[in-house]
Amino acid sequence: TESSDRAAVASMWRNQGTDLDDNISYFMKKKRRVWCRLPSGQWESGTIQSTSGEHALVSLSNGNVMKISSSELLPANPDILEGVDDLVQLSYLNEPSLFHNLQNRFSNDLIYTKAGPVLVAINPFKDVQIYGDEFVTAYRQKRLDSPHVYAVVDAAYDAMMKEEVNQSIIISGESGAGKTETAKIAMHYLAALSGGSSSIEHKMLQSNLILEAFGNAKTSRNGNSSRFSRVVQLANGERSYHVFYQLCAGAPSSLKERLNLRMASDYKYLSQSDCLAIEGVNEAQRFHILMEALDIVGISKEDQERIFATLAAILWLGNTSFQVIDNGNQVEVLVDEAVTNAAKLMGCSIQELKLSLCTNKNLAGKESATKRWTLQQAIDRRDALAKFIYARLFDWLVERINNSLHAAKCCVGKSINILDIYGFESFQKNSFEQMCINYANERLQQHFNRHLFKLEQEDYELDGIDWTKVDFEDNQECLDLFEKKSSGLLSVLDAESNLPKASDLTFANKLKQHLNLNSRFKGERGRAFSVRHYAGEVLYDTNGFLEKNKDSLHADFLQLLSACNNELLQIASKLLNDSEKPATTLSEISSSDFPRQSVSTKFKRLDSTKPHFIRCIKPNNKQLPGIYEADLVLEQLRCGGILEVVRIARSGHPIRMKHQEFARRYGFLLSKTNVARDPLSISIAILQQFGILPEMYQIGYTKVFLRMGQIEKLEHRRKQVLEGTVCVQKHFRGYHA
Ligand code: AOV
Ligand code: MG
Repeated sequence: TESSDRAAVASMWRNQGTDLDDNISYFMKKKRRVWCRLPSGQWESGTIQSTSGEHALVSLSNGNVMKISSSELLPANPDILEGVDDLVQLSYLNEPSLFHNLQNRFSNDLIYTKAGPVLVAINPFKDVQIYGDEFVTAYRQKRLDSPHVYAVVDAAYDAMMKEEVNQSIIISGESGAGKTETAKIAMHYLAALSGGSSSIEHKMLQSNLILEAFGNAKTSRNGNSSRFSRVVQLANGERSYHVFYQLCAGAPSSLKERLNLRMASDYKYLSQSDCLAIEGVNEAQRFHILMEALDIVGISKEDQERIFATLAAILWLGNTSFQVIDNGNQVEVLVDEAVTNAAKLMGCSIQELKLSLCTNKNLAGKESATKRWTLQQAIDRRDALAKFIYARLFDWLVERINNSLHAAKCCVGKSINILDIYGFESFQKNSFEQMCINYANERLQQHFNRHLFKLEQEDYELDGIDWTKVDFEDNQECLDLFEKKSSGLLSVLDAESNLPKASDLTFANKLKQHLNLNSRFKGERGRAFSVRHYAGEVLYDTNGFLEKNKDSLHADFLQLLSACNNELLQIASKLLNDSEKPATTLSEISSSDFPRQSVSTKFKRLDSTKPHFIRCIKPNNKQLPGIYEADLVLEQLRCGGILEVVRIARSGHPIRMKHQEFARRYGFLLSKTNVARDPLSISIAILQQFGILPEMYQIGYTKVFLRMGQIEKLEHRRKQVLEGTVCVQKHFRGYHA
């Protein structure tokens, strides 16, 4: 009853306040509850005591009484709407109301709230007792319907079965906001739905564990951050992928011997950032769990050995050093245990590896004259090779896991995709990696906008419906900044990467030349530039951009790997088949873990699915429970366009049906005397006869548009009539009463 009370009050207030959302003077006159912006910028609730002109005397909830200008006041919602589980139910939509409602719920461990079609999830940074079998069953049986990841997945599952359309669950949010955990919770539910075929369920969850070991690493924002390139270079306090530390700590002694494995601290790639351990994590134990998971997913012991050998090869590669000879004109690999071990583990000769590292076979091309590298170039190449091998290993693993899970296809032959990517990042120093991450997030934001705003509004306009546009922050210009042909950031980067004399500085200058007119771009001093992303401005340092862009794929590395005795490397190098053949620059890359083409193809694939959105919110930067930082949350609500989403959902007509469909479904409920013939007239007749209020629907050229809650009335009647419990005549009387 409480919720129906709420709904009644909400609708009463809403009807009163439809045009008053912005009319604070009405509010002041009525002495209602208000939000006041204090000089500190914080919002505090209060009650108006008296008004004079543009000012009001407000009694604040903290006990103070203040004279506040009406421009600093916003309407607050009545108490009965405190903590509603869908923000759409709020009578007054404004930032402090939204934010306060979420805070109220968060402090009661209600971390999930709906914002119309979007699920908002606030990271609790602690265990909340709302997961597990009992909850899964309750949501499955629809006994529980409070906002939850389970409810989202359940709706996606039902829609897939009913409409036979592929579904996607799109999880977004900043780094550390909880995307990966949310994806795992979604996977658990899906696994449970697979209905007791426990081997698949088990395999799915184990695959996740494996992918996390190989794809996640510690950053300063998140101890388990989803990453993609960080094998060779780390900032302080960050680590490489978990699996390296797990292997070093947990490999049984016989394996250690076969791989000539040392402690993590002995490897440059791991020790460079002064951060080897994560508090509370037992790496050795994790390694055993990983081995078990590999078993369960069906990766043979031989292949596991190859995986570990490949990881060890990468570590030894990182310890490989060079010496300068011939008066500084040439570099050579120092032959020591590092290069010996690396070659052995890769399954090639030391000579082959040396050649690959110190000469440029590729550029020399057909002339087959080999050119020598400088010391720095040789080091860069070594690191590029290490990254290249890791990327191939990761591709190989994903391929194996996908094959192993193939049997998990559902009976209607459709799928549910869960998208969890690396979250938006802005550090003091931001490099190529951050740019790739933020660009991918920019794309995701576009997808979100397209579905929730653009398509929605286009639909109304196409159907001739009067529709006041809800303004939203369109990020198209930012995407143009990256994607524009020939003058966009990515094109400029590729062009510079192919110029022999180019440097990071010339690249930065070119950007300034080409992009200065784009309002999202700002040239900064020296090699730097900044981009105004949807989630905030980020300052990038172009140091290393060209090298990182180039080293993503090398045809000669591929040659080296395909000739290796390590079968995994052989196979992995073949995974890049013709359609994914090696490229030399970012723009040509279609390998799965690099941006641009991969990002855009992935988003194209998403376009053909029915999306379900989850927005993760990070309540504080300390990764601690119970702390809700107002500014931080507000900023994320703003970036995520949550207020606008709610506004659209509330003021819009979420239910839309073609006239034919509407007439077919409800037409038989019309009284016999009704003479309507064509679908459009039938639609109107139905709406009138059922007493649906004019403000609750709109008639378009092709469709009926209904506000929330209206279709339920029709469905209810339809069901009653079909079940024969109510005759049509009675129904009308009943309805009007
Ligand atoms: P992310 O995926 O969004 O960041 P994670 O999903 O890894 O963030 O979450 C970060 C940490 O927050 C986790 O390690 C948990 O400690 C905690 N956490 C998140 N969600 C929950 C939850 N529902 N219940 C309990 N704890 C949670 V990044 O991958 O960095 O963008 O690139
Ligand atoms: Mg993650």
